[in-house]
Amino acid sequence: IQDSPFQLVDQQMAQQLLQPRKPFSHKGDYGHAAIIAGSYGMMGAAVLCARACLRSGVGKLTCHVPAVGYNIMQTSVPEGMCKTGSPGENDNTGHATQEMDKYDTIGIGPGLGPNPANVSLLYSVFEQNRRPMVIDADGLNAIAREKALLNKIPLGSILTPHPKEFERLFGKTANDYDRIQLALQTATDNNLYIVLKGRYSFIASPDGKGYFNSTGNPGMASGGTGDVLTGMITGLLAQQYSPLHAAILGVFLHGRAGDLAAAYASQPSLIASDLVDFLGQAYQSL
Ligand code: NPW
Ligand code: AMP
Ligand code: MG
Repeated sequence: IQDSPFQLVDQQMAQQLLQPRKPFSHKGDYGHAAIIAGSYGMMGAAVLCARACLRSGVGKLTCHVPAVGYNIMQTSVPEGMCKTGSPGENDNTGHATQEMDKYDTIGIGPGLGPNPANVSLLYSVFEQNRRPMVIDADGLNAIAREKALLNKIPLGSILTPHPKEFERLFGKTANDYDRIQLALQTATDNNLYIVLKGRYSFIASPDGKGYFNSTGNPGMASGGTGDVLTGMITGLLAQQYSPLHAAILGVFLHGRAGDLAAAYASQPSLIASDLVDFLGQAYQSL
């Protein structure tokens, strides 16, 4: 077992990764993150992602959403700043892409929708900001549509596909074992981290090592829980956790928040917002 390339992410590992807040620190010490998310009918994904990012401990957050989501974000996420695309025909889907380089990290994808313009949005973001970022949901689907984007992703970035998103990106696999092997190979070839989401989420690292998460429950199989994970990992990256540590601590705390929420109420009643609400207790449990 000692020579195995796989490790279990447990309480002890998560505890060791957690960085305490410094007494004389200020918001500038905890990073400025951007969340690029949302479209008409999917502003909930942007709200969940942004709220999770804030609860993870980020110093500052700017939400890039379409004009249609401006009032929604400013009302639902008062702690976050908000930027929109210029008013016009893209009000439902257009995102501001100026000054992307000023952010310590970016989380992109939740709720963008199946808009073909997501491809040029990703090209623009990858060109302007070369720091490791988190790519999820329709951000991943845009890369699946335009495979040339794969080589443009900033090195060390974290991809968080569910099984269908993984299949769209890298093709069908015969079973879970093959999918894990393909994730490891892809992580190594492209210098990326891949979080294969599921019952025991698996983190593939570019050095060929893999990590199985131990927390979480089937109450989390409901809409929006993945959007919460994206916000959490983005927030941890902004706080200068390494990509590997941000991915590991993110999936562990996300699952722990789900376990605490299910214990407080029940698995069937669990909704994605509960994960945000229980994130404080998840941190406390470490
Ligand atoms: P089936 O048919 O259900 O069995 P999509 P999405 C399959 C946003 N959201 N294992 C699934 O299979 C997201 O952020 C917004 C195996 C189906 O075929 C995205 O931007 C919300 N298969 C966008 O919606 C809340 C699995 O994949 C397909 C699987 C689309 O994201 C909801 C569905 O995947 C949502 O988060 C698994 N574990 N999981 C909001 N409130 O604004 C999924 N599949 O087509 O990528 O759709 O994941 O809902
Ligand atoms: P998404 O499909 O993008 O909304 O992501 C779903 C999230 O919920 C991922 O973080 C999964 O790991 C988690 N999740 C879904 N189903 C389960 C399950 N049965 N057990 C544990 N975690 C789950
Ligand atoms: Mg998702």
